[in-house]
Amino acid sequence: MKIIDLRSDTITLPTEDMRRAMYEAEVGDDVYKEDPTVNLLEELAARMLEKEAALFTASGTMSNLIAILTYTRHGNEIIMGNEAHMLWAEVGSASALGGAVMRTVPNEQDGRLDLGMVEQAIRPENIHFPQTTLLCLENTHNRCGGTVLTPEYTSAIAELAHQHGLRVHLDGARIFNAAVALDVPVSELVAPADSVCFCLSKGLSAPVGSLLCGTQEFVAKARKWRKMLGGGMRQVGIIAAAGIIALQKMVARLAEDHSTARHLAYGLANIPGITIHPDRVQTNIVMFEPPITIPAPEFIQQSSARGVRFGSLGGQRVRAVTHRMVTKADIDEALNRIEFLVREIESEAH
Ligand code: TLP
Repeated sequence: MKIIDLRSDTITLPTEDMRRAMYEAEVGDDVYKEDPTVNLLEELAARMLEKEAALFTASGTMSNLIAILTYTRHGNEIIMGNEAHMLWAEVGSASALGGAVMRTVPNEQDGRLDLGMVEQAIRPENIHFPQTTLLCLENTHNRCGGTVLTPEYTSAIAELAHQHGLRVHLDGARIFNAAVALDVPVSELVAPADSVCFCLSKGLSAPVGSLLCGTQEFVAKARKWRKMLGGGMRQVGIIAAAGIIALQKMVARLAEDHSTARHLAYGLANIPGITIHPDRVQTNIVMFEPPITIPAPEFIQQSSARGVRFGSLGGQRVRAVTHRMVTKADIDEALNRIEFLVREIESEAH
């Protein structure tokens, strides 16, 4: 039985081109900035995002933490959505290692934060209050179902934050999905943010890595924090080489993942008992709820036993992520298996 793995786009394996590039990569000691392949990747990322500089890091989690360490002091308050990945799935690093207080504002269904609520959450000067220094945004928004923030919205909220003296960090782990979905240059999406990180190891299919981009001054400070965290790697051009291929060859094809995601969503909508809003699917993430007769953990386990793997978002919420390693035909097969499973469950319940 073929396993159709929809847990995450992180499971994508490197392409043949990537493996060749890794084998042939010219390398040096990157702590001395002497790895030509890493230098090339960082220059390429900075150029594509139209930021002054970029830093290659081990992961999205490391990039986000470095941004916090670079911008804030212990005891500062940072504002983010109540569904932010930084809040839910980065082991509390912003507080544990960055010493930051995470103040949340409710995410709208589409991943946005209400401007008025953000403004209210920014602390005025008061002897009792922590200082608010950073606003964190997420595009695409993972827990809101892969939703995109437009350049107009990003400009408006960043302007508000800047007016109050805050910096803006954008967790753009899947920013290229947003750029492809909106059909705008990625640079336009990230222009209002002071710093942005994105991942090579998700839909772009590279095995490892993330880039943290911003001003020269920001990246110089971030480089030192990366060293402190043990993220100063040596001949790391071996993996950066795959990242270069990811940026050069894997961006445009993300549109296929979005189309497969829509195909999945409309297929799930035809299965009685499943709750889903297929019109809300904007990129490669699909969220749905299995029939109430079966708790989500059990549904996920039973789907997995039938060779279809999903992830959990807590409660009754299930997540599917499409990527290069699942085709439309795989989705059809997954839909057949799920329909069969749901029918079985429903008939047992009656
Ligand atoms: N997300 C992963 C897991 O954490 C669940 C996934 O499968 O979606 N920001 C966002 C928006 C992310 O979705 C992720 C990874 C990260 C940051 C962290 O990236 P890594 O996994 O490279 O540390």
